[in-house]
Amino acid sequence: MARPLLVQDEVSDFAAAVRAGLAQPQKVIPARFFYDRLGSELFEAITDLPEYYPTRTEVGLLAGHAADIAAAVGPGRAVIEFGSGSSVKTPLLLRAIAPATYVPVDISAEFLALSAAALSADFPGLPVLPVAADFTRPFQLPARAAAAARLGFFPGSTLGNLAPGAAVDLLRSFAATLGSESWLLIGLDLAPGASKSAATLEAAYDDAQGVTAAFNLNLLHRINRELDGDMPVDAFAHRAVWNAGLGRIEMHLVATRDLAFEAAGERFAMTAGAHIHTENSYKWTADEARLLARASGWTPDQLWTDADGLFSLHLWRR
Ligand code: AVJ
Repeated sequence: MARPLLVQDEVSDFAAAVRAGLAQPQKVIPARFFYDRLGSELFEAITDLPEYYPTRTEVGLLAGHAADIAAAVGPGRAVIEFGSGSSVKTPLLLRAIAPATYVPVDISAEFLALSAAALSADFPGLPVLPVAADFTRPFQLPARAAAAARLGFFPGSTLGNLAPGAAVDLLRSFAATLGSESWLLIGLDLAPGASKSAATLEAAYDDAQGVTAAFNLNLLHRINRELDGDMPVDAFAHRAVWNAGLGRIEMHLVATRDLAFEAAGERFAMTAGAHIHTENSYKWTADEARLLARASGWTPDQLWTDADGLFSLHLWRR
């Protein structure tokens, strides 16, 4: 059950965000609203697509460098995972480093309880100490975790939804939560480079089976279901483009004809070709990522990438 979002607000502000976002000249709906039940399932399906290389590449890096990670950070760590945990990546890391405790952190107590229970079943001797918190702000670790040396874990290129300034704020917040003498293991999708083309990147966000299109369009279905909308979903097309100047993949929903609709109690109109901006997924070169680290109080320690230069796994310390 992946739920890779950075939740700042609960679903109750969906209506407010939709009203405000659709009223702007460039319409926008924040990416965190993708993840209702169906959206979470569609994201899960995306991670298995042939075009969506990030998940399998990161899993390969974690598996292939488990011994290196273990050697670098040493045994007996408290592992603090920002997000409720992935059923594949988290066990890989925990098996590799033999931690003293595992602390999954998520704003949703429900997701947390589910994933903590599943993990405890697989690691009978490991104390699991879930914390329901908004990890975009510093929070207090359980005493038992604070007593051990800490390793933060933030896989999946989840940081990618944040613009550089907000990414630095989040990484600083992780630093404050984890304290001094801690580590951060973070997975970041790489910008196009010598061996990775923009086409590879765009295909990952516009797959042949149309799963990513369905994921994007589900936002409109969600507005219709939850906010009394009558958006003509069939009149919107999915679009994913690499914005080289801003270093990000953008997802849009493009109106294929002039249209009007109601959503969250208000009326809106769009002309053919106008679009709603639904996601930014920032990509960083290895050097840019190291600069992000230093700008937020971390010291780059190690970097692992795959042979095709698709994805990066960084180990930072402070
Ligand atoms: C969960 C933000 C890492 O940007 O690759 C996947 C979300 N959007 N396909 C990403 C996503 C479309 C994903 N993150």
